[in-house]
Amino acid sequence: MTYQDFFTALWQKYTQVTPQALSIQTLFKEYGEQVINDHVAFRTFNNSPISLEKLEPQLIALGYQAYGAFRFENKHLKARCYRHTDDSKAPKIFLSELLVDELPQDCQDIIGRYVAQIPTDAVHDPSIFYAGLLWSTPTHADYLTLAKHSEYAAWLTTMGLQANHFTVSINHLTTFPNIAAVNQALIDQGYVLNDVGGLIKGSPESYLEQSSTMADKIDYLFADQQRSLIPSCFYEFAERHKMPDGQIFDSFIEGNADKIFDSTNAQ
Ligand code: OOG
Ligand code: NI
Repeated sequence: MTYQDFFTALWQKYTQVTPQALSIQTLFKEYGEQVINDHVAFRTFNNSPISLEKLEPQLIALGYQAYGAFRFENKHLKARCYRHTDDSKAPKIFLSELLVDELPQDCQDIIGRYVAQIPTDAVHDPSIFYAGLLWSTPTHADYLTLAKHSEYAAWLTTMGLQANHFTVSINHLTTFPNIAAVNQALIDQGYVLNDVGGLIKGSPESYLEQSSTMADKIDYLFADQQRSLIPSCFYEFAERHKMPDGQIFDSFIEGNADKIFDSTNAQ
């Protein structure tokens, strides 16, 4: 699979549960913009057949290489970022995993029951990254227990493996001078942005500024026949700045990412 085909399939799956991404992309196109993706992100469970370590070879197969590692103590996560080795225009990839063994025992037991349903050989090609649920639909009771301790765990159990967000590269926009102008256009259109720690995460001094919508909500039918509106996926916007050496910063920042994760919080 070429990385272009990979992103086409990934976008298809993502927009099915994230209609705002399509309508925001249409908005940019009405401004005459060509929308280029800065990066996409995935979430997964450690100690499972789809752990970061087991997924990574599929990114390598697409031509990617890891170039950064991150740790989020409070959210019990670790992550790595990947860039394409020979096409600088390919979106970067941010892959995080939940350190399940750091959660309370009741959450570990719940996750253990779902993860046990994943075939041990589930990962054999890049399409695993848009496979969705690899376990039975969770119960609402399990969802609520997980959400108390980890919004990430609750999200992943209901949504499975898929792009959690795509990210518009503000650097490639021509009619928006900066991230503040992008945010204002979105607010004017009625989109709800993540304001954890302020609308803009990061600063020019840290070479990366980011903002994101709050995730769309989907009407989810849980295994116990309970229905509820729950967060699906969101859209992100990133403006990168030049470092003193003249190069554009191309990695990620823990302090920013920590807040971007909250874009799928239920409240
Ligand atoms: C990833 C959050 C981090 C970024 O750009 O820093 C991130 C997630 O929500 O899964 O995307
Ligand atoms: Ni992101």
